[in-house]
Amino acid sequence: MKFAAGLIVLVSIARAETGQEAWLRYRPLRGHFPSVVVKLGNAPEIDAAQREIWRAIFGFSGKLPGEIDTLASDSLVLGTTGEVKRALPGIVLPELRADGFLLRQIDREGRPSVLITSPNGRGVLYGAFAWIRNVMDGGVVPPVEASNPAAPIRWVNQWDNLDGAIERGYAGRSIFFENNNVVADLTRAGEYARLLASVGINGCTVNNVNANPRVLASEFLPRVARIAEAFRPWGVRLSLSADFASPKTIGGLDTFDPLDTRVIDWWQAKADEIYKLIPDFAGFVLKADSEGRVGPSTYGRTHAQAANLLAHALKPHGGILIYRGFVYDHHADWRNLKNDRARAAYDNFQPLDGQFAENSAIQVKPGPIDFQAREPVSPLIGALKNTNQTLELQITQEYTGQQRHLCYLALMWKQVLDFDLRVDNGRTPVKDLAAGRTFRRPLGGMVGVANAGSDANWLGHDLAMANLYAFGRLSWDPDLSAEAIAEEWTSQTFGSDKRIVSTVSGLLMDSWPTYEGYTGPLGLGTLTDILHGHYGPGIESAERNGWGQWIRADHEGIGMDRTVATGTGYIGQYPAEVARRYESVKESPDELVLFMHHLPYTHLLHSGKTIIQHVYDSHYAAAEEAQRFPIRWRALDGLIDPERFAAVMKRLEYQAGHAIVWRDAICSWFLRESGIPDAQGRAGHFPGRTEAEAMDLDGYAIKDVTPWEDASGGKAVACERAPKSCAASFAFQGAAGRYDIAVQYFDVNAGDARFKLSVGQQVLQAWTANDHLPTTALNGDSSTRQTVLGVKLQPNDVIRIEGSPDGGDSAAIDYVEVKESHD
Ligand code: GCV
Repeated sequence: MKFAAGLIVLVSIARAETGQEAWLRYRPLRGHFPSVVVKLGNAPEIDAAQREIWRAIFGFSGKLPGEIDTLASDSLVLGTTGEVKRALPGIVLPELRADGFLLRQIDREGRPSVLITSPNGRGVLYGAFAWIRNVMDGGVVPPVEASNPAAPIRWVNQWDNLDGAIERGYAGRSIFFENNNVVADLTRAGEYARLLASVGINGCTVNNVNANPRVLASEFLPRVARIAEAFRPWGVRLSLSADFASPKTIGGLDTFDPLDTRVIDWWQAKADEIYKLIPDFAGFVLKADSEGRVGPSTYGRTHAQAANLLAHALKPHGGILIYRGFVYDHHADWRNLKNDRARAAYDNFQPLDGQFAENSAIQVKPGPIDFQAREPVSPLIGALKNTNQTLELQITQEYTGQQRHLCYLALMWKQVLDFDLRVDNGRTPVKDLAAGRTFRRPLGGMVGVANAGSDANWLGHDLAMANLYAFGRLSWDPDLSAEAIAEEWTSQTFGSDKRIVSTVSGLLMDSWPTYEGYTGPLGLGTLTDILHGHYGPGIESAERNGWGQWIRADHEGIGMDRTVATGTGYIGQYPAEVARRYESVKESPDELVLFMHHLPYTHLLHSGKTIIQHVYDSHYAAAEEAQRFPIRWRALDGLIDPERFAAVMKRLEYQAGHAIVWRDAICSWFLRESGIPDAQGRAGHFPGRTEAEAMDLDGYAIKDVTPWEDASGGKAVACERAPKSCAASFAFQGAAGRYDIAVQYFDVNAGDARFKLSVGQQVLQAWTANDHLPTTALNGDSSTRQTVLGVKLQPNDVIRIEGSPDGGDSAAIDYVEVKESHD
């Protein structure tokens, strides 16, 4: 019997709690674990499965199981169904699809053993991870479980550029590329593939859909092949985003017309070349005729002709082509009330249904606009009856807080997956349509834009990893509930103590409604600044430009009229039953009513509130809820490791402050636009707040902030006399008592300004504004809050902030708020 040498080192290195282990955190558990691992056969994924089981059992028990290749008692048996049938003649196994697996308890010499089998090596690996998951969830002896994936395509896309930056990545640099090359050390790429495999993901597109053509150059492909090698043991197939003009840009042709035989030959030769280097290459992803990318329209050809060009080249090798359905005109005329970006995906692709090759699929975003905090389901999903599709979900939180805000997206995804589009008046939930089940398509599935990066914990926020995990689990089984996933993720990531599970999963479950609550209401989209960082509030950035995210607001009302009767006709793209519901204001659900209709601020919602009062109430309630997130997290002090406790606490405290920025921006803007006051008197009134521009200023100059709603009173003060510091001060006018003092300042990404808050001669807090928020301007992206709790104040105490500018950071201040302390 051999032993799994080397694992002790491996496991002990992994002990530092950086979040790197994610949910594969194998810590001591009570119970009996198999004493040997029996490996039947030699597929690389089965080898990986065996190593994983060793690693897990060593972590759980401190003991290394032995390794043998014949069946024995008290063992864990890994092998394909073919090998298992040879070793156990007469055994009856259920029908399993590719990648599906069976976990079964078998009796060997009177002692139970565990059998993990699948038709293919990758499925055995998935079975091994499922067994580990079962163990970590409590039961050492697995219940009999046969599990098949919902669909064959379960991929992630990474939007990594060859220079190492990641488009819409919020967790450091690329783990694949740097300096226009593939990184020398691909250990982390392998670790990423392991994480992906553990939740059933079988493909990864490693470069940005806004593709650099160089990725397909002959000199570059051998480098990319190294990434495929790192992925291979984990059954993750590499795919590449292609640039449609490649035959011209890197191929030396004078055309990229999809019908030109030289172009056809070029793609065929390119595919052949790739498969020589990467025999298990998964295929291409293509973004064409979208957001400035070239496409078939250059030659008057269709999307189907473009897709089929690449699909045919891949076909002899078993590869697939995924064509992005995210095609729209970003120079649309906003003056034309009939124009509507939401119509674009359907208008572009529905007429081509049936013309796409069988080894291709259209990758459709869940909503018709672009990953907003809430959108209706894209009508294109119900319109592809003779074309394969995959549902594109965004794990990276581009419009949902960029991993600085906690926003567990599984809840939103579940609403999409379970939504019944009523195609042909029958039950047709999105999960069945996307998987290809409804119309018996050969391909289908889900693709998640993950954008994991070089940050130790992969996504920047330890809790954001619940989204990556949930994506994988849902792509395997879309019937799982968001809550069950949150609980299993928590118990694996932080521990199965009931207090931990209920606190963390409770926070996760409350986070998306809270985020939506303080950002864009009633289906208006996130209302973030769409022209810049897609992060903080920027309401009117959506209006009067070609991007088409219009909300059509004026003093009377707000919302896009998308009805067939009087609007853009978008609603007519839905199957009849759904269209009927959305066409009627009365039947439209509150949460989407302003996506479908233009309505006065005084319109009464189903909730019984007017639109305007709903906006005020939901924003105050959600910002209040966000204040409670760090307090709820505090319950885990001492129950989880101090490193992740502190890292998450920091993000939740930041989020609590930024939720107030959002609340105030949205409420102030709606108040000004509608002229209708908040029935509860909150909007526009800020008790305890002193505007910086109203303080005694020493060196600070008053500045207008753009957009105005991103700063209290529309103004801030900035210190522009570096290297000298500036100061802003005021005399406290309240009664003696204990107060919390919040300083709202701007942390721009252009230097590390320093601040000092004092009362009289006493310095309460000093801090450096050194976060990396996505702007160099004073606005809602950079507005940040620093709070000091429980400060004793007397009437006329002087509260003073000293700001020391640095580089382009002018130590700008918005206001100070003093509130009675409940700490
Ligand atoms: C990769 C949005 C994002 C872009 C992204 C695009 C897409 O517009 O802001 O960064 O480009 O979607 O999905 O292609």
